[in-house]
Amino acid sequence: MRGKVEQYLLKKIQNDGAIHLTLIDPEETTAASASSIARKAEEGGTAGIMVGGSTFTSTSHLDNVVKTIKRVVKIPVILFPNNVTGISRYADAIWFMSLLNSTDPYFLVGAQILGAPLVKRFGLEAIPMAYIIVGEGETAGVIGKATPIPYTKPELAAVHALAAQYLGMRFVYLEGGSGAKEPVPATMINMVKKMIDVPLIVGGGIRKKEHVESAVSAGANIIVTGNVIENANVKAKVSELVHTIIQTTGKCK
Ligand code: 1GP
Repeated sequence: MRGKVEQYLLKKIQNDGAIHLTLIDPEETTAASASSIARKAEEGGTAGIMVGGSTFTSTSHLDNVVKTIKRVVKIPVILFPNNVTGISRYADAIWFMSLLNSTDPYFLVGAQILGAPLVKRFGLEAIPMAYIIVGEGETAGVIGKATPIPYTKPELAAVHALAAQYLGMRFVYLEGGSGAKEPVPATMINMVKKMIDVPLIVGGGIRKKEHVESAVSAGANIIVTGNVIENANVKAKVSELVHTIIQTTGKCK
């Protein structure tokens, strides 16, 4: 059963070809500043807000952040958890994700078993997603005990993604790591995209128009940005990224 948020994302991807999601890391912000970022990102045309980070945050702070964001935006708020502590009852949905190239079963299925009852109790919409860490992987790679797939081995990313699809995961996320010096290269995005039918999410190190153009032309359906808005005029930056997506998908049609 696909829930409301998933249907919304799929419909938007079908209509627009590709969409933008704004990632807010609760560790890096107060609730007040998170809600201001979210509101400006919505005005800039982002399709949804993801909330999550790679390290530690208290659940009470996460709850405050999500609750405050929910008060000011109409677009969905989707949790992007790195552990069971990343679950908040106030969100609309949760990426129910497995870190496919982790060497630790905890990140493959252990945290999910511990978190599943909470997701049910809170009535959160669970969206199954495969998380694949590539390139240098940054903090997410270290915390998730991943063996990151080198950018020079796109075929390995592609077979991870195909396995994810065959396992029934409905989205695949190629993660270069927050703050990555180089975003996921077009060759890798393209090879993964050709292998799968489910929507492809790409994030990590996307800062410039050219990064967005390259990722969307290569087949990314969802572009996630986090860091780039931290010290920027949020509305203007998000609007620039969203317009670049629209222009690029226009060219690809
Ligand atoms: C991290 O892919 C996201 O999980 C976003 O990365 O912060 O580099 O935009 P950035």
